Amino acid sequence: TRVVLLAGGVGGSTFAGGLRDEVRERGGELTVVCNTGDDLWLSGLRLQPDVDSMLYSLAGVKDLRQGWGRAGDSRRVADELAAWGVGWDWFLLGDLDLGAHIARTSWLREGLTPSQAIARLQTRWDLGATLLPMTDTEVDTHVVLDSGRMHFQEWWTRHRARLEPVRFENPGIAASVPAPGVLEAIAGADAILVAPSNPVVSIGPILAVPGLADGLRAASARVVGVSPIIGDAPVRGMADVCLRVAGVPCTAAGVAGHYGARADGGILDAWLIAEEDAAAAASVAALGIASHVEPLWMSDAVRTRALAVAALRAVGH
Ligand code: GDP
Ligand code: FO1
Ligand code: CA
Repeated sequence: TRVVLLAGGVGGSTFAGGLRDEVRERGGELTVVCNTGDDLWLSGLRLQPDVDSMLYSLAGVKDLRQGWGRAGDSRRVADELAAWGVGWDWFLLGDLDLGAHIARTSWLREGLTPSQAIARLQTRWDLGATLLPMTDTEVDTHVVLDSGRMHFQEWWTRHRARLEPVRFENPGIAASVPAPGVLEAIAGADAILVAPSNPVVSIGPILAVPGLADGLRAASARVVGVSPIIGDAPVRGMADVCLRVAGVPCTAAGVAGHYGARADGGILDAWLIAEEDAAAAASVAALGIASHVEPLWMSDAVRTRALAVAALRAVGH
């Protein structure tokens, strides 16, 4: 079975771990297409937070409590950078994590593309999956406010999403192209999964790369998504604020409607909703999307893998 997963960082990389275990046991192949919308330049380094969360999660070295960064990381370099007044003192770059940023940036400066740098980063571990960025074009997310604009990471990490956005923008995305291998993986897939990731700032940028959503619609595989919203609230993060800005109800059915039925110009054939939201099943079905009620809490590896199995089953695998 050739499986493709579209995913962001914290939620996406947790789901990816369970999916990888299942696909590997079946002798299948997993390709993860990861959001690069929250990438940024900081302290002279190129950071790719969602790609790195995915890399660390699949490698088994992610800080599981935080959901991002390396387990057991320290902050000796970060304290030095703060003393020099370099970077953002509210954005922590751990010592081990900095190793990845320095490696990536040095390869970019040697002329590698971001995809090639990510390919090299993942040779260090047996991920049991191929990790691709959605695009090699820099399309970093900006948050437009009444008072100006700032990078998404500043809006989230420094201001904890308390400043009400007017909209999110990815400058340059209309001229971007899918990274090498992305369209091929989608076209050749037997099953395509959309992770329980932020629909606006994680899956939104992926779908906004020209050609990518069309590739999903043209794929022979069926497409299933997992709701990141349980009981009308995000499990963690700021998807509620992002959905409000996008004019989408913060409900499992609202997100399904936002993605839309594949038969209707959208991207979904099937949608997994939580037991808490079972009452929404009929309104999802009315959109032309098969709804499946499942436990959606990824509270441990066993439940996460069971969720991956349920998603594969929803598209006939
Ligand atoms: P980010 O890039 O770090 O923001 O991570 P993602 O976009 O991949 O995932 C964020 C989303 O994951 C949030 O909207 C959460 O609601 C969702 N999420 C986190 N944990 C869980 C979980 O256990 N179950 C489900 N269904 N969604 C989750
Ligand atoms: N998230 C935080 O809340 N605080 C941080 O200081 C922080 C640092 C950081 C460094 C590298 C990295 O890859 C991710 C980091 N994150 C941090 C997480 C991340 O930026 C966000 O949680 C997600 O990208 C939200 O979509
Ligand atoms: Ca993210």
